[in-house]
Amino acid sequence: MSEDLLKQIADCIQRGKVNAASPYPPDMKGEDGADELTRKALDDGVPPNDILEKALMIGMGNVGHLFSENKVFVPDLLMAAKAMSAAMAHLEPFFSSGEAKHRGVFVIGTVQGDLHDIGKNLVCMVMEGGGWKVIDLGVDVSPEKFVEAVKKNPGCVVGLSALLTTTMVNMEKTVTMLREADPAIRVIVGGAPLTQEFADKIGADAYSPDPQGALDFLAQSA
Ligand code: B1M
Repeated sequence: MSEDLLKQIADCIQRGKVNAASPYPPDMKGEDGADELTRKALDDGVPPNDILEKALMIGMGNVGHLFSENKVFVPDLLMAAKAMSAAMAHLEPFFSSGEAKHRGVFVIGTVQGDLHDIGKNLVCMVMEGGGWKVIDLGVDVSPEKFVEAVKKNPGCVVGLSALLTTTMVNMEKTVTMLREADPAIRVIVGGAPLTQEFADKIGADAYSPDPQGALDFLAQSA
């Protein structure tokens, strides 16, 4: 019974069905969405971690992979993230109490000199959907600010985004300073002008061309 409910929630996330009042997607008009169904699951006694792992992460994971394969697009990812946020609002108290657990902490920012944040924000959404606590440092983030965040969050993983050929070079300094602060730190880099070759050259642990790849790298290297 609870398996059906979890599948329904996962479908709502994947299709971007936020709540009963939301008109999108049209074929689900009037039906309960991620909001009502998550409340119902908690009221039925489904453990918050099951809702996170067997519904939210599945739904966001599905849409993330479809995005990587160019089968769905930015608006679909945004609607899925909106539905996920509606569900997450019900789970928030359980994260605070420790009853539900994040996979880890993911610190992310767009590197120094760079103001582009649309892609970075999509990475944030997918990482949250994958069960990570995301600390978004914003845009134009100096290496020092990344280091400060890493010291405040021991064991975190860092994501760096850059959209300009003139700012991607700032990633190298950031990676170097992060390694000096914490030799075990894992750093993932991404952004339109980057390549695997560049990521290798600057000593990043991983390069991903899309948000889901960053999440999948962490799942594989856990
Ligand atoms: Co700018 N801009 N821009 N811009 N801008 C580009 C990037 C550019 C390619 C346009 C062009 O000339 N054709 C060009 C860069 C050229 C180059 O470097 N070779 C450019 C330029 C030159 C500039 C300015 C210098 C323009 C000027 O002022 N003369 C200036 C720089 C400002 C600065 O940063 N200091 C500038 C400014 C701006 C705006 C502020 C107007 C605006 C940004 C608004 C914002 O982000 N809030 C803007 C925009 C919107 C663009 C374009 C049109 C779109 C970028 C975007 O959001 N794409 C872009 C041209 C283009 O791409 N068509 C362009 C959509 C987004 C979903 O994709 O960010 O690639 P993307 O993210 C992807 C992946 O890369 C990946 O996942 C995302 C989803 O798949 N990804 C990661 C990203 N980060 C990741 C991290 C990961 C993993 C994956 O792990 C950590």
